[in-house]
Amino acid sequence: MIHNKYFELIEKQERLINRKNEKEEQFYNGVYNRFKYPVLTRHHVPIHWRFDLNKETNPYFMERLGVNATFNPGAIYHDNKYYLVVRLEGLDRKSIFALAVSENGIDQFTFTGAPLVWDDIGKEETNIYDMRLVKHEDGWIYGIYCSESKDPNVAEFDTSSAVAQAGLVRSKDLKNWERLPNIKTPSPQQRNVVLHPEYVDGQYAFYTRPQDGFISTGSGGGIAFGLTKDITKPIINEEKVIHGKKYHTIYEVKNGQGPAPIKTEKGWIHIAHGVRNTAAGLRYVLYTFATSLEDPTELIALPGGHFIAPYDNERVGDVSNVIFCNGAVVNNNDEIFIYYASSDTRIHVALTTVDQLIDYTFNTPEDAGRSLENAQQRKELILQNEALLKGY
Ligand code: M1P
Repeated sequence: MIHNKYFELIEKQERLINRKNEKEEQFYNGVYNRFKYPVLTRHHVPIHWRFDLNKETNPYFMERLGVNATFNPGAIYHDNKYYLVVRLEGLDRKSIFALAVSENGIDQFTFTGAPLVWDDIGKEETNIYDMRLVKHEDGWIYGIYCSESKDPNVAEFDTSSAVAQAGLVRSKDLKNWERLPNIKTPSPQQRNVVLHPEYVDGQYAFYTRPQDGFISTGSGGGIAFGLTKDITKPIINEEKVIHGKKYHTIYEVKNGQGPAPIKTEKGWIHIAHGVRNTAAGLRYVLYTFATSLEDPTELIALPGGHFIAPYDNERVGDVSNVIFCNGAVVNNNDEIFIYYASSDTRIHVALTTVDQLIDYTFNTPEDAGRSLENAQQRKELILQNEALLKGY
């Protein structure tokens, strides 16, 4: 017998899921629109994924497997729908992957099926998160995610140190997944590994992030590029850094590729995250850059500063002051839906177009690198505008 409370909670949840999202009126930058409500939160997770509905075995209708957060989703536009593979973190701290779908990409996302599972090929793998979804020209949809294990080379009392590697799965329908071996690279740790959607020199191309430690990147920390011939035995022998960390920038401590780059007539546009240190801890923001269509390792545009940073309520969450993005999609009207998570807690969407993203990436001035030069840069803009305003 189903507990009555279930029907009460279902009604409440349906109101939340069916709520129309609206553009955030107070926010304007001409680059993208923000939306009033997050597209997914832990309150969107189906009731029967969290509660035992049976009145006999759950007389108090207690949450048995609670959900702490929904964040960092991979995204794909598939069969004219917007799909997210969401990082769903249980109260037990384990992240699992769950598929959610929406007809319009800005609201009414619903979780579908059950959490994703595949062949368990590595018993040491403890936590999985941050999937990047890529429709490759070979016809498969690939998912690359962070596969985390306890570090076997530390003292027994150290129960925190971990090793991050790039896990790899593929699917044709987003429901059935084939687990391929982890991607091997020369770096001892890997996170933020992303597959390029096209072959490069007849090989599979990946964005990686060489790093020495689990959190600290040590001598690594940039976005790198590497090739492998066989995706079923993925070994990258060489990683070439295409955009590195740099003193006194928004990516001073480390950076990482976000979703797969977006192909435009002017170049591949990348959405990435940059991290800097502050008295309040690490601050994660997004930025964009472009690489050449002829040579995807050649940087051709780098707007200065951040593209999306934590705004108002987005600043606060489980890991505050964080904006992270590993999913963006382009629909048939050249609209770009950027799915970003705030403070490792909930998922939002920012909406722009291919034309706007090109204009932003290629026409925003670069960071001049030094305060006095940045002042000069701004002074030139002001003088140019004052001359224009004089005629009015
Ligand atoms: O907590 C902020 C982010 O930290 C990590 O990002 P990076 O690999 O750049 O350090 C990831 O664990 C990410 O999931 C998380 O949002």
